Order: sequence, then structure tokens, then C-alpha cells
Amino acid sequence: MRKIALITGATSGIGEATAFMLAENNYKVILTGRRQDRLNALKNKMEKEYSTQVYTLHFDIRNPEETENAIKNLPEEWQNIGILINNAGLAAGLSTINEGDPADWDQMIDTNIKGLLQITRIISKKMIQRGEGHIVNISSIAGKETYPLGNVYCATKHAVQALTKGMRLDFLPYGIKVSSVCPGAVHTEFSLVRFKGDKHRADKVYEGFTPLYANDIAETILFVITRPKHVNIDDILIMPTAQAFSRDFNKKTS
Ligand code: NDP
Ligand code: 8X3
Repeated sequence: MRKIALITGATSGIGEATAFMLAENNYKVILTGRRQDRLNALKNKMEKEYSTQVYTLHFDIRNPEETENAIKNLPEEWQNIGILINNAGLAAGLSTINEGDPADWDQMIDTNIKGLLQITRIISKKMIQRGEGHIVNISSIAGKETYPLGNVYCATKHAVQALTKGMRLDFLPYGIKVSSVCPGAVHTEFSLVRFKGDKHRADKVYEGFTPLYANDIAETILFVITRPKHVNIDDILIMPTAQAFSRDFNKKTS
């Protein structure tokens, strides 16, 4: 029987690439995000390209009621989620704490930490009942290091690292796998979101070196979830060759 994977934040970047990767590899996929138009377009494209089924859920992961209702109202045949990819997340802004915007802090904390916690709480209950499941948290190099001006975003990803360890302990008695995937710079909409639509500033982040692409992370996720039953990948750090640590790049200037 095909496994069901739910991917949060599947409307772009790493989540979208992972959805395609899993559909191609015979998983049934549930795609979530706030942008309904993108969810619809992805479902159509994926069902055409691959002989798999796709279900979409449209909700803001910062809203606990919306999240709970979306999962509760899944049709019976979509209820047994075997794999949860906790990917939805963002950085908002890049500044010192004294210059920081508390609205940005709320958005990052509510999405990256509280949203991840809420959906994990709901879905892990069913995994525990069934005695199987795999939760993959998309963390970051920012969960391992703190870089200048990255204070709150880095704190949220450090929290994801701590929560991954907490989940591993909590779910150990039930045979549920828990993994953390920590990428360095990946060229997605991440910087466009961080710089609030400033494309010029966002593009500059990836200039002069070859970053990771969303597909590189999707391949890593596929590897993580296809290990044998007795193997759990606890934590993977994956970086561009031209990036060592969070702010050390081998950039070529022309
Ligand atoms: P994108 O901006 O391309 O994708 C982010 C996804 O998160 C979108 O699908 C977006 O969907 C979803 N999302 C954001 N806020 C919410 C919300 N409130 N409710 C529901 N969904 C939400 O960025 P990436 O693909 O790069 O980011 C994916 C994850 O990878 C994030 O957790 C990020 O922190 C992490 N990461 C990224 C790195 C990078 O360099 N790009 C490196 C390391 C980690 P929608 O807007 O439709 O709601
Ligand atoms: C995203 C990568 O280095 O901008 O987590 O924090 S970084």
C-alpha cells in the first residue's frame, strides 16, 4: 500500500520539490500552504505527471483551529499519515534586536515553532495509535549557529533542533522515527520573503556561488525516509560546497 506523506509549506521551494520527489516515488501526498491557487496548480500538474493521488489542505499554520480542522476533516482514506514533513517556515527581516520588528518575531515564532508543534501534536497522536510514523523537521544551519542579524530566526531553528530531540525522546516508546534536516543556503523564495519582496536584495544572497537547490534537499529527504525500519537518521547538515558555516562563502566576484 502506498504511504501517505503530508508536507507543510508545499507551495514553493523545498516543500514543492519534496512533494514532486515523493509523488514520483509512489507516495500519496497531502500538500499544505496558504496559497490555494498554487495548491490547485500543483495538484493538477502532479496528478498528470505521476500516477499518484494528491490532496490539498489550505490553512495558515499559525492558526491552531484552522490547522486542527484541516487535519480532522481529511477524508477517511487520507487519515493515516505515515510521514510528516514539517517544512513550512520563514525568516522575516534581518536586523539587530534593538532595531527588530516584534511583528516579524511573532510571524517567525508562530510559524517555525508553534505551527510545527501544533501540527505535530495532532498528527503524532494517530502515529502513536498505529505504532509507526516518521516526522522530518526542516531545520537549518541557523539551528546550529547564530549569525549576525539573524537572532530570532536562528533562535526558532535552534528551537526546531531542540524539539526534534524532544520528539525523538517522546516517541521512542512507539517506534516513531524523528529526523532533522539542516540545509545551508538554498535558492528558493526564502530570501524574497525575508526581504519582503525586494528581489534585488534577495537575488544578491545567491550571487557569486552555486547555492543548493530545492531538489537537493528533496533528494536528502527521500533518503531519510527510505532507510530500513531499524535505521533513524537523527540529524543531517547539508551545505553548498561553496559555503562553510553560516556566513563563510567562497564567492567569485566578476
Ligand atoms: P519558501 O519561501 O520557498 O517556502 C516556504 C513555504 O512555507 C511556502 O510553501 C509557504 O507557503 C509556507 N508557509 C510560510 N508561512 C506559512 C504559514 N503561516 N502557513 C502555512 N504555510 C506557510 O522557502 P523554503 O522552501 O526555502 O523554506 C522551507 C523551509 O526550509 C523553511 O522552514 C526554512 O526555514 C527552511 N530553510 C530554508 C533554507 C534556505 O536557504 N532557503 C535553508 C535552511 C532551512 P504559503 O506562502 O503558500 O503559505
Ligand atoms: C536558511 C539559511 O543561512 O539564511 O535557514 O539562515 S540561512
